[in-house]
Parts: sequence; C-alpha cells; structure tokens
Amino acid sequence: MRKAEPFKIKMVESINLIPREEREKALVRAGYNVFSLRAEEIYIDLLTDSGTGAMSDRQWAGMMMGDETYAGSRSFFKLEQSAKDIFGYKYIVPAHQGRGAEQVLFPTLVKKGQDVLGNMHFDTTMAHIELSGGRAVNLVHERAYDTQTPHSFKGDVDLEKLEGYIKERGVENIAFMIITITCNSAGGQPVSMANIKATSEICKKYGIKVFLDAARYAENAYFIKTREAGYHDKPIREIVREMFSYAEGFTMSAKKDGLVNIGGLIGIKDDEDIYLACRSMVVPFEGFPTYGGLSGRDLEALAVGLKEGVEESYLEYRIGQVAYLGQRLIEGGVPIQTPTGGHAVFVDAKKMLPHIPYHQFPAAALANALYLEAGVRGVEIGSFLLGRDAETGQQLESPMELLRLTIPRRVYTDRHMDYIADALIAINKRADAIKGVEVVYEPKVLRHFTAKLKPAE
Ligand code: PLI
Repeated sequence: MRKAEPFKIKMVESINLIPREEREKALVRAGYNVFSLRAEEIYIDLLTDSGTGAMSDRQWAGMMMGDETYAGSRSFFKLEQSAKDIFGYKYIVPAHQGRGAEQVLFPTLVKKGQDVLGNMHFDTTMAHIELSGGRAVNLVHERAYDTQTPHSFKGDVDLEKLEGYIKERGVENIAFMIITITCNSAGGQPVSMANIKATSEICKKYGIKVFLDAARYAENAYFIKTREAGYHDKPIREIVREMFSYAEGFTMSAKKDGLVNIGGLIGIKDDEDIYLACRSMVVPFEGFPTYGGLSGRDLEALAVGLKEGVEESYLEYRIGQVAYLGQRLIEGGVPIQTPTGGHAVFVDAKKMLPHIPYHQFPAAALANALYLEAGVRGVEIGSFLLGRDAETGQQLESPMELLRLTIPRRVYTDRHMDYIADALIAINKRADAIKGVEVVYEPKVLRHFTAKLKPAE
C-alpha cells in the first residue's frame, strides 16, 4: 500500500484559479509563451522543480542560526560536514546555484576544442561547456528516445558508443565525462549503478576523468534501490556513497534534491589541484570559498536539506507522487515517457498531437491548452527549446516533443495531481482540435524564455 505524505503541513500559501476569460487574456498578453505568465495567473505551477520546493521546520529553524561571517562562517563548516558525510569527498565548495558551480569547475578542466562527454547534458551545462571552449557530446542509450517502451534505466550511457567515440576522437580531444543523475533531458530518467561503474571503468582505461551532474542524485539512488538487483536492502546513503565513489567530483544544483530555494555545490573527491583551482576561481565569480554566493542562512538550510533529501520515507513519497500522476495519465490514455522518472511526468506531445509538425511546436501548443483548460503551467522540452541551426537559421527538429509536468518537492498534494490528470485527459479527448503555434518574435539566444508566439494559421 502506498503510504501518505511523511509530513504534515504547518504553513500554507493560497493559490487561486482565475476565470477562463482572464486566462485567455493572460495567454495573449504572454505572447502564447507560458514563461511570460505571472505567478498570480497560475493555479498550479509545474514549470520546474528547481528552487520551488517547500523547506521543513528544521530548515527554517536553521535559517535563524545562519552565521553571516564573510570568511570562515560557522554555517559553511556545518554544510561542509553534512556534504562530506553524504558524499564521502574531501573537498566541498559552495556556489550560488548549479550553473555557478559549472562556471567555476569547467574552465579548470576544458582546453579549447575539446569535447565533454555525457549521457545528455542539461542546457546550462552545455552552455558552460561551450563558454569554456569545449563541445558537449550526448551519448545516452537510444532507448531514452522511445517513450512507449519502458526500461528501468533510460538515463544510461551507451557504453559501446562511449568507447567507440573515445577511440575515434582520441583521448587528447576529450576533456572529461559528466554523467547527469537523474538524466533530466531524457525525462528524469535514472542511471543504473552498473552503468555508472562501467562508464567509470571505460573512462579510467583511457585516463578520462568522470564527474557527476548531481542535481537529482538522491532520486537516482532511490531508483537504484527499487529497480536494480542487489540494492533493495541497501540504505540510500550507502547507495549514494557507492555512486559517488566512481567519480572524481561533481557539480550540483542544490535547488533540487538539496531541498533549498537557492544553492549549489562543487565536490572534489581527493584531487587537490582541481580543488585549489576551483577555490581560486570561485572568488571572482561567486565569492569567498566559505560562502560561494550564498548567505549564511542559505548554507544552514542546505546543510539540513541535504540530510532530508536522502531520507527514505521522503524519497518514497516523492517518487511515489510523480508515479501516481503518471499512472493516472496512462490510465486516461495520455502518452507519457515510461516509466515515470524522478522529478516530472513528460507527456509525449508528438504522440498526442501527431497532426502538429515539429516547426509548429506540439508541446508548446499543449502547454497553452493545459493553461487555458486548468490554469496549470507546464514547460515545453522539444523543438521550440532546441532552436535553430546556428549557421543556416533553419529550425531544428528535436527527437522528442515533450511537455514536462515538473513536480515541486513537498508542495502539492495528490488532489492537485488528480486535478492535473483530469485536465490533460479531457484535453486528450479533443486533441485533434488543438492547433500548433508559430514564432512572431524571438531573441537570438535562449529564445524560449522570451519569444512571442501565435496560433498557427
Ligand atoms: O538551475 P541551476 O543553475 O541551479 O542548475 C542548472 C542545472 C544543472 N544540471 C541539471 C541536470 C539541471 O536540471 C539544472 C537545472 N535545471 C532546471 C532549472 C530545470 O528546470 O530542470
């Protein structure tokens, strides 16, 4: 039997569903791009799970104890201890969020023209690889792209592709490997322990360092425990230690499994040179190495959040809620990436709206339909996000057109999940009537945040 939430609610925040006519006006004002909606126009916000979670009473209590000493803050040493206990690494450097950690670490590892290998890089990770002079290469297993055939570990690196690529490209042209756990861009899909280990062994053979993009590491550990043979009886913390033992270091957006609204980390297992390079780079970008762009109270909240994020009862609730929404959608005939991943349900808009071509962005059209129907905001992960070919200006076609329904941590209840599912099931019944969208304005970089769209003719 699925257990109820392992918490009770001490403080609430009102949300309000504005009438349909007002939602229509809001969407027109937003240029048919849900990124431009305002908070008060949204009933349930599934744009992201990043920094949108609810903190616990213990975290809030920790905030009151935050030590704002510029250098040598007590709160830093608490955070450092908490992180060392969980990851078993020697060096911990805080950053203001995940991309802050990437901006500090990557230039210390990449030489101009080198490749950075990964299962599937997140957009900011890719951007920071490129800003460091490198090129991001995705080597996720093909099965990640087949939403309708379930597999326990769709975030796995394709080991054959990996070794083939290293041999073809030459080790001197590869800066490092970074495995994203869970693999956000493939649908919050986990990477198995066997795959992390095998990837690390292949890389070791060629002298390539392995790092983890650990934003959702605890969710990945929970999937290993529940889906991979030999791990069912192991405590989450032991699984986490093993995962991290196969890497040399990590970057982390602590806004996800760290259970805080802002924060990031760099961890280095034992390589003093990399640590020293990060420690000196963090100063101009993020701040003194004992605060890294965070206030003392943020450090304190993260010290507690890291521990709560690996509690088994919490992870069971968390993954269970995402799976519950996924199950309701499957039962209602809505095609989704299966099985459900860690932080979101990904609706397969290409399957649901086959009449809308990629250049009319089926998942963006579906995001708009869901907002109009129910005041729920999801986010397009498809051709609209992917953008245009830098040289030809041609719209690129994404292998998947997904609407991500990202579930904030400890924020919404199963009733909210039911409401979301009912809305999507209703939309699915009249899917043929949904029209695509086309661009009327777009900026040159990261257009999806601010572009204006309109319904296609
Ligand atoms: O948003 P940041 O800078 O704290 O973290 C960047 C980042 C790095 N890696 C991964 C796997 C992410 O998912 C990620 C941020 N994700 C966001 C904002 C999301 O909505 O998924």
